[in-house]
Amino acid sequence: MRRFVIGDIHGCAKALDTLIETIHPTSTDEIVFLGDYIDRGPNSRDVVKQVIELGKSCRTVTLRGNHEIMMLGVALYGLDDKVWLANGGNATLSSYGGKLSKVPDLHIEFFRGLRPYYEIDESIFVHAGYDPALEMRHQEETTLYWMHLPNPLPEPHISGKRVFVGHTPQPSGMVMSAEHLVGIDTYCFGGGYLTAYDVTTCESIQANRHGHLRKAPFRKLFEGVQFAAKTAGGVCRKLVSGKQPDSTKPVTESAD
Ligand SMILES: [Mn+2]
Repeated sequence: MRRFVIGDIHGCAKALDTLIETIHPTSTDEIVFLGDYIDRGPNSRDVVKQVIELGKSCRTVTLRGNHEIMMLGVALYGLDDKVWLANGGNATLSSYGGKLSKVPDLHIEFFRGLRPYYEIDESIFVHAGYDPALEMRHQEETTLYWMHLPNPLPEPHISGKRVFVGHTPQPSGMVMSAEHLVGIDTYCFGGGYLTAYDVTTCESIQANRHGHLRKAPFRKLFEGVQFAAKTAGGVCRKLVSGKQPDSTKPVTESAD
């Protein structure tokens, strides 16, 4: 099986479509989503639809992001919508035809069923952050969903596991990769990329919001991976060869 982790999608449906087509997952593959499916980008509804559909053809693990919390707060608990709308909720609302009442029940159930984190033998996946000293089940919600990565980075988690996070955008569009912590919110809606990161090989596949695979800086990306592999003491079991990902879609760098 392969295990991929995908970062903050924020309504960038074309980017997600390209990544899924490129990965071409089988029923034994697993894709972990770090949350923030919606808001800001152009087609949140289609993103949610794609993620739900994907769950029929491979294993999916869907985590909750702060944007899903804001939306559900308005949709189900009657919270004032100002904060959500000002943080990209207006784009989500448009994608659903302008009214929350038009959000299908299936999508509401999807939002309600999202998980706070996902912990396996060697890795932890969470939307935003972690307190290094606390087991995952004892983390504060503000830490899991809202915390931005501080500088310097948090210490390794008490479990010794490598932690994968989104939420803190990397304006460079590059994966933030350290031995104990990998940040894969590569700022898709803002002109960066959506990243799918292969947890076993440490390879990244990236597509921009227009659905174009990343072309130019791959060599640089691989340098980062090799550095991480060297310092990670065997976290990456297979070093990348430097090949481009296969795709039938045009590989172009778009300036807009
Ligand atoms: Mn977030």
